[in-house]
Amino acid sequence: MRRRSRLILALDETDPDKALQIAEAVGDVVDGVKINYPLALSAGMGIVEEMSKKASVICDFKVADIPNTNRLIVEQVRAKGAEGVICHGFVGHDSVKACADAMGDGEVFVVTEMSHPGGMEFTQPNAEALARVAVEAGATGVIAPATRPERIKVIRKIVGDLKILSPGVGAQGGKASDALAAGADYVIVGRAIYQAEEPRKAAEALVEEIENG
Ligand code: NUP
Repeated sequence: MRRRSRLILALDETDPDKALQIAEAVGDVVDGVKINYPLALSAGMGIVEEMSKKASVICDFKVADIPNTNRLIVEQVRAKGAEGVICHGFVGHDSVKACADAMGDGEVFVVTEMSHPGGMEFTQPNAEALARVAVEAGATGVIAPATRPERIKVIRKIVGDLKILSPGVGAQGGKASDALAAGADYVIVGRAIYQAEEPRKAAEALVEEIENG
């Protein structure tokens, strides 16, 4: 994934036509497009294939199973052309390593602390251990919360030069420039872009904030 605007679109729009329109409108502004279950389930995996021809696609499937099943899932994701996949680390080193092995030269990101309030219940107390799993199992990077930039700083110290992708900007209350200043490499933004009256303008405004921040 290129590193230019440092902005990744979370395309959770469930109308496939609208999703394609939005991706088209912001394609040259964002560095990547993250596809989660809402769009994959409404449009089918063909959307990953189609989108991957035009953009770097990360499948946010929060893969969390035994190593063999993780491998089978990630092989499907890779076969559809996605460059990246998001998995959970609480399933253990072997399961994350299975994702990394199956992804080959693609990218694997491990969820550490989740960005929503409930993320403080179970993921926050274990975020540092989860970040260590990412490092030890050979992941490309981690997911850390833009809603709590001070936690990005803590996680950065553990993951060294692994990539940090940070969701929680806009609708969840986080600020892109704060997350990047705390050590994130990219911010992930969904509703603040795809639900905007003019998604391209919303994305450009975020890039301006990032550049000025
Ligand atoms: O901790 C996380 N928080 C989070 O919001 C991990 C995630 N993968 N996400 C995803 O990022 C979430 O599922 C959604 O696809 C996106 C954020 O969207 P929005 O809150 O900007 O609309």
